[in-house]
Amino acid sequence: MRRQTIRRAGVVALAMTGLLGIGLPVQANAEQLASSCLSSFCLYEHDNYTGTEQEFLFTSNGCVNAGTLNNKASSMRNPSAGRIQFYNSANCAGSYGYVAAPRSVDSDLTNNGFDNLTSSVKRVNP
Ligand SMILES: [Ca+2]
Ligand SMILES: [Ca+2]
Repeated sequence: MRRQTIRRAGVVALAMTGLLGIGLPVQANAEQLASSCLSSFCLYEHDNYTGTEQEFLFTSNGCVNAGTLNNKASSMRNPSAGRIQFYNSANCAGSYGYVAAPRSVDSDLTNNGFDNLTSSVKRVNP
């Protein structure tokens, strides 16, 4: 009787030395990464979330005046689950001129006709 032992010692390693053309441009978004605006709502003095940042900590629906960024806000972040209405007047008087959808951002309010106008914001349910 003959015992046959088959040893499979050689594992063929396929060396993939293909040239992967990874040359995608890397956009530096330092301002975004450094932002503390994670769960509330933030206004920014300039476009692209730059300049003075003002964070609004809404604990319930309601109106808050823009404060130091009165008539200065040029971009916004709304990571919250609420809708944010923008008013040209203080105390959310009159009708709102712009609405931020829940979990939305806008790097430039100019194309919404609301650059440097915001005087108060109100959070409402979506
Ligand atoms: Ca501005
Ligand atoms: Ca205003």
